[in-house]
Amino acid sequence: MTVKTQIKELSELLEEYNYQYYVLDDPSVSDSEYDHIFQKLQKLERENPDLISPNSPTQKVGGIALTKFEQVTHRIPMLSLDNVFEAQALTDFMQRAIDKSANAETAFCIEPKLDGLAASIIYENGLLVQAATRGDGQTGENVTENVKTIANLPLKLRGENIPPLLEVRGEVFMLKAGFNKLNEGLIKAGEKPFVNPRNAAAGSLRQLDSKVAASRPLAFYCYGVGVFAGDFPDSQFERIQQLKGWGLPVSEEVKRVVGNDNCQAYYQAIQKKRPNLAYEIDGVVYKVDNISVQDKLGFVARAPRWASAYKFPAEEAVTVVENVEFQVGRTGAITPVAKLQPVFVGGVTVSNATLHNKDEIERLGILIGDQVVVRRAGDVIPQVARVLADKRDPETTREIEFPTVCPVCQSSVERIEGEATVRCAGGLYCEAQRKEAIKHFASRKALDIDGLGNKLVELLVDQKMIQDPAQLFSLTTAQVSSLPRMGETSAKKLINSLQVSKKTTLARFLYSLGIREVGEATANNLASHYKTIEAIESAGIEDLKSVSDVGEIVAKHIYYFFRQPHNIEVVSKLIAAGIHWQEIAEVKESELPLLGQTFVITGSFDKMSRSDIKLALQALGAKVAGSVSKKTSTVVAGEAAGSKLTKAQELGINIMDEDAILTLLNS
Ligand code: I6G
Repeated sequence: MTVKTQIKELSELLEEYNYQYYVLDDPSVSDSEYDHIFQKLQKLERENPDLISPNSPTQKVGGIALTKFEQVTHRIPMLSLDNVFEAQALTDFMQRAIDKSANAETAFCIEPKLDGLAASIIYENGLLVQAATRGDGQTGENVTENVKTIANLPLKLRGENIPPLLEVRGEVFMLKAGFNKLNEGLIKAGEKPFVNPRNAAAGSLRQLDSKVAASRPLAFYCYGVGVFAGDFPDSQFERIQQLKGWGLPVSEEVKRVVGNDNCQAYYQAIQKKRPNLAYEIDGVVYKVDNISVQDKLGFVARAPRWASAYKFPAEEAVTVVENVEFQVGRTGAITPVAKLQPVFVGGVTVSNATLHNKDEIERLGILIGDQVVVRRAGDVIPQVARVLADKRDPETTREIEFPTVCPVCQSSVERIEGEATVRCAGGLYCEAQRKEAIKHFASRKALDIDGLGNKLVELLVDQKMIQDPAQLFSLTTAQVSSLPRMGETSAKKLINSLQVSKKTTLARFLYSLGIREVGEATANNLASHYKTIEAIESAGIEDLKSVSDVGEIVAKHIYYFFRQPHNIEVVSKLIAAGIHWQEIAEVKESELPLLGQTFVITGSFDKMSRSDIKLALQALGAKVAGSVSKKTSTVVAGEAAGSKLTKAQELGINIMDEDAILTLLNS
C-alpha cells in the first residue's frame, strides 16, 4: 500500500470514529485506540509533509496565528430571533403561524436555545472552507482557523449527495465541564477566570492564535442552513436530520411537535432538564417546520416571523446587600444570609441569598452595601455570584462582622480548625437546635424512648410543653393525651416508656447528649475510660485525646460542649429527673473475659437490641467487627441472618444464636 493510500485510510478511519463519538454519541473504539491511530497518521504526515491535507483529522490542533480577523459578508444575512417570555406569547406566535398556513395541525421544529454565539460555516464539495461569526448580521469575522479546531465539527462531510455548496448555521458553545476545567486551569495559572461558558466560548473563538483556540473545549451544534446548492427537504426538522446524516453535530433534543400543549410541555420538560444538560441553555426555539410556510410568513425587521425564542427567566440580576443576618441551623451551623434589595431573578422575587460561611464571604470579598450579582438557577437557592467591587462606595459600605455568640441562645460559638462552618455550642439548649437534639436524645441508640417519634417531639416543642430533653420527664399523662391524635392509652404508654428509659448506661447517656462527632463507639470509649460523667465533664482537651479514637477535633467538641453552662444545666436536670446507670466497676484489662476476641453481629434480635449486644460485648473486652473474616472468633446470628452467617459457616467459625449470647453475657 502506498503512503498516500495509508494516509487516506487512516484519515477516513479517524473521521468515522469522530462521527461515531461526536454525532452519534456511540463510539466503537476506546480513547487509547483512537490516540494510537491518530499518532500513526501524525507520524506518516510528519515524514511526508507534502501529503498533508488541510482537512486531515490531525489539522484540528491549530497553528496559524493572525494579526487580525478579516471581515466576511454573509451571503444571506444572519438574523436574530424574536423573544417571548410568557406561555401566552408563545401561544400567540403559534396561532399567527397556524392562521397564515390555514392549518391547525401546523408542525413546529423545536430545540433548546444554546447559550453560546452564532456562527456560519461553509462547506464546498464537502470540505470546510470558511467560518464566520454573526457580527452585526451582515458582516462577521473570519474565524475559520479557530472553528476548524472545534473537536465535534467535521472538516469534511460524509455520506451521500454532498452538495457542492452548503452553509450551516449554528451555535459555538462550551460544555459546562470543559468550562469548569478551563477556569480551574486559569485560576491555577494566576489568570482571570471567565464569568460563564458563553463568555469563555466567545473569548476562545476570538483568539488570534488558533493553537489557543484549539486548547479550549469548544463545541458546535447546527440549527439551520444558509446558502446551499442542491436539493434539500422542505422541512426544518428533516433538514436538521440531513445535516446529521452528513456528519454534522446537532442537538439530541431537536423534536417536531404539533399543538400548543405539546409545545408548552416541551418548554417545561427542558426547563426541568436544564441543570442536568451538559451545556448552558437560555430558552427554547420554536420554528414553523414547513419551509414553504416559513417563506410565506417572511420577516419583520431583522427577525423571521416563523421562529420565536421562548426564553427562560434571567438567572442573574444585580441588586444591593442591605444587611447580613445569621441563621442557626438544626445542627447548630451558623450561616450568614445576605438580605437583599428585592430583585426578580430566575422567575421569582429574591430578597435573601445564602453566603454559606466565613470562607465564602472572604472569597467573594463582599461588604454590606455592595452591589452584587445574584444568581438563581432552577430551584437552586439564590447565591451571590460575584461582587461589583468597582461600583463600591466606601461611604455606604461596611465589613460583615461574624457573631461571637449564638444569635439565638447566646451560647459561645466554635470554629474547629479546618472546618468552614462556625457553630453554636449550646446543643441541648439552643432553640434552633432543640427539636433535633430531643429527637436524637429519644432515638433508639440513645435513650430509646419507645413511642416518642419525631412527629411527637415536634408537636411537644411546638406546643411549648418541652424545651429541653430533661422536661420530657416532667410530662404528665393528661398533658400528652391533650395532644391531637394522642389517646389516653398512647399517652400512658409514653409516660411508662419515659420511666423505663431512665435506667440506661453511661455510654448511651453520653451518646444521647448529641455532642458533635460523638457516635456510639466514641461514647462507649469515653464511658469505659472515664467511668463517671463528672470525670468527662472536667476532662481537658489533651486528656480527652488520650481516649481511643478521640482526636483533636472530637476532643474539642466534647470540651466545648461541657463548657456551656446551659449544657451542664441540662445534664444536671436529667440526672435530677432520675436518669441513672450502673457505675462501671473498676476492672483491670487482664480481667476482661472476652479480651482478644472478635465478634460479628448479624440479623435481628427479640430480647436485646443489636447495639446493646455490641455494647455489652465491648464492655467485656471484645472487639465487634462489621464483616466476617478468618480472624472472627464468633458470629452472633439473629433472625434472618444472611451472607455473614453463610460465610461464617463456610469458614467454620463459632456461631451463637440469641439465647446463647444472652447466656454468655449473663454469665
Ligand atoms: O440565535 C439562534 C439560536 C438558535 C437562531 C436560531 C436558533 O435555532 C435553534 N435560529 C434562527 C433562525 C436564528 N437564530 C436567526
